[in-house]
Amino acid sequence: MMKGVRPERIVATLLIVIALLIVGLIGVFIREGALDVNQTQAQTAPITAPAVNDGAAPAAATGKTRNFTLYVRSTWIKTPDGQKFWAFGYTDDPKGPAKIPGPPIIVDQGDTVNITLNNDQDPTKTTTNPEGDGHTIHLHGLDLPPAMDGDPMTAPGGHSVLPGTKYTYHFVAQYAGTYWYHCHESAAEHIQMGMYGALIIRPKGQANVAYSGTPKFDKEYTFVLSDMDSDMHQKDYDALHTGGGVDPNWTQYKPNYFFINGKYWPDTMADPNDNVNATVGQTVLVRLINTGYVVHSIHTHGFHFLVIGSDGRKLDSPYYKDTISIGPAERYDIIMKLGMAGRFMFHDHAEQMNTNNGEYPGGMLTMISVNNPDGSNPVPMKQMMGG
Ligand SMILES: [Cu+2]
Repeated sequence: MMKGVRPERIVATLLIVIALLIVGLIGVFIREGALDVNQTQAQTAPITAPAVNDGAAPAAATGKTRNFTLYVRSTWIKTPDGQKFWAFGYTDDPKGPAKIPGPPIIVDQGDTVNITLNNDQDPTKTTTNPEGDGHTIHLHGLDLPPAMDGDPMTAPGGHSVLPGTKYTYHFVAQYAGTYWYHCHESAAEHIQMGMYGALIIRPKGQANVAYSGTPKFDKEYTFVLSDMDSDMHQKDYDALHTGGGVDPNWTQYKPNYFFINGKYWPDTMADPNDNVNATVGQTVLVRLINTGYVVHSIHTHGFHFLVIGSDGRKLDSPYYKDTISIGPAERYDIIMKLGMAGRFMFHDHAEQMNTNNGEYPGGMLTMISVNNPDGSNPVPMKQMMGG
């Protein structure tokens, strides 16, 4: 015992220390309790506490660099009644016509990506528009700084990639998911004319899933949805080529053709990328991208689908649907297990969009073909195609 310190003071000090310890422990209990409550709320009301997405921490670079070059070319869109309408869009083949949609850009999370827009032959540079419009690449959903964002109003110099010039857009792929790219120069005109394509970021180091922790798929499809007002295309061609036309008023947009990957029914059945074809029991992922100007109401016959992602992010709470509205620029990642053999419609339920200029069936319509293990199908293809 130290000299001069009275025993009652030591007892008092000890009591204070014990009291502080008790208060501290109670505080810890209260905090733990509060956390429990929050966790319970988070489970029942996910809106209040969104979970961190897979890609929230910037993906470590894979060390891979992916280089792409896109050119702009014109083309003609042929319709079933024998008409053809001028269009222009991106291509990775400088010797070929525009590809509509543009070439899919598919990279892995963590890749360093360079996309060069080489505007060597601008199809908008015509005798009636001698300067040409120029073009850009807006990487929709990637949240990039202005110099990489492809908006001519905020780009370096305040203009697009002018005829005869090139520009490289650069990013490191961070969040796995479904995105798209499009021109932002005179966007109402240029996107409608065909300047759009899919951009997909695959999760790092994981095969056959759209996101970390979502169900494995056996097959994967990307359906780029779009719509076309053929009269606007004709007006645009006239304005750029005959000099006698006037620019379309885009508020008068009234689409009469509707596409999946640039195809309308029945051409959606010609290319295996444009219709689902699987064996009974398989699981398929479909990435839906609306690059058009109107809402599409996508419906699957035969199977509900699980919505696992949207707009380049995994959903905290996946949900089942058989019909989903997809607005302009939206993306949904849907997955379905095909548990019965047969053929089933996959189509826009705004039924006027299942036509080619009013003729049913047509437009935004394709099929899910689920075959028996021996490859047979209870619904003959010939019957389905009206043969
Ligand atoms: Cu453009």
